Amino acid sequence: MSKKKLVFSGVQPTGNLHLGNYLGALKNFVSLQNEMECIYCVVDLHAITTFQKPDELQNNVLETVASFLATGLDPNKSIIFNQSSVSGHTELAWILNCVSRIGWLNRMTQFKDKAGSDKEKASVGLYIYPNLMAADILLYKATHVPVGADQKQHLELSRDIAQKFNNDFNCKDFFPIPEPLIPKNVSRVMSLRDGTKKMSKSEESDFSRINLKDSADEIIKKIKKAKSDSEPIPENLKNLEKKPEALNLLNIYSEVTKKSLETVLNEVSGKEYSFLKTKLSEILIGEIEPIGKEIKKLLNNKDHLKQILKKGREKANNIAEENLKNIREKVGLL
Ligand code: AQP
Repeated sequence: MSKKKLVFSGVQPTGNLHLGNYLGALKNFVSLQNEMECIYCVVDLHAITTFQKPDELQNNVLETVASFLATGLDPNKSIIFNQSSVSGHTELAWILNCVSRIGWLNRMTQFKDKAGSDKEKASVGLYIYPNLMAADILLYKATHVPVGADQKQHLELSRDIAQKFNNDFNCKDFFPIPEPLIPKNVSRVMSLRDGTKKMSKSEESDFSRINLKDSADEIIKKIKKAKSDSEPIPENLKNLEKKPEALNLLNIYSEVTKKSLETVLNEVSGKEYSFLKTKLSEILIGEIEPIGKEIKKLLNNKDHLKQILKKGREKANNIAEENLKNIREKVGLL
């Protein structure tokens, strides 16, 4: 088995990227590109598992690439491309649909959340989405997958599928069993309106999230309106357990300032939440505003973004085709 470390991860072009995508995934992507070979994919085929307006989808793909670059991804170090441009993703997804088990998919909590109460009306694509995710990763024989905690269950399924393929086709170690790389502190950034729900692009209220393109004024307004608590900030973590919104604000502050939660609590305990919110707005403006400005600048040259995707597609496709040849052979396809 090749011992080469290879990182793969994807982001759906389903709208504005937000602080959760940034702290949960993109920041990690950037630091990994200096350590390992990295492939980062705009997963447009995942996006269409729920209806996307075609012209909006195209724009969102380019905006996601702009966000990748603005947060520090370098196309000379990392392969950046869009999923639908490499047909191996769907070919391998089909093969893996035949390896994966219905019982496994039935356990996926994200399908239950996204399909809502009327599952009969959800697309078949939404249901088998985790098999496509497994194909994305295994197509490149990726060994490491940086994701937010919300993707942990899907990644475990990818590991089960890789294992079953290796067993079924008697090819021990053919697919590496991919390791999740989940940030320790803020693996799940929560909504600013409801601390029990993750921050998400598809949440209706824009006040639930900080978008990477938000202006300083918008950041200040959203943090000011963020749900917190009428009592002063408690002194210890135990007392924060029943205050998910407050804990979320403290976690974000701790992550962006790179201070431990305990240190942050020492700084702010006993104070009103408005004190924390002012400090949090300041550090978020420092971190997010330059990224937003860069995204807007990059979007002025869409041809440049398309060129990056084209070059990335060629590199990704070469790896994919080579691996697919061996995969077809293992399965017995002529
Ligand atoms: N709230 C979050 N906290 C930490 N990490 C997060 N990620 C997403 N939300 C959070 C991570 O960002 C990466 C890209 O996610 P995605 O856009 O491909 O899909 P998603 O997880 O479904 O994100 P959204 O924002 O909730 O999109 P919609 O609303 O379209 O479904 C992943 O690594 C994810 O873990």
